[in-house]
Amino acid sequence: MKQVQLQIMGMHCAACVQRIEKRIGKIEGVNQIRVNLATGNATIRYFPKQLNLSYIQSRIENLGFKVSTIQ
Ligand code: 9UX
Repeated sequence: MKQVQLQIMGMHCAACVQRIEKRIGKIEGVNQIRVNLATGNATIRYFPKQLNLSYIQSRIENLGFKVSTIQ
């Protein structure tokens, strides 16, 4: 299990957070996702053997948000 942080841009209300947590949390291999509306920070725990981070990133982008990695 790996834990990473992503920066999500373009969220404007709590429904955005709900939508991202629900959709991304359902992906096979994602253990947990917590999104902070105020900071745009997403904490994601996932299984690297099942998927990679860029896949998660693209799935969030497909919901209409911009995503960048935090180093
Ligand atoms: Mo809120 Mo987010 O009205 O895509 S759901 S801005």
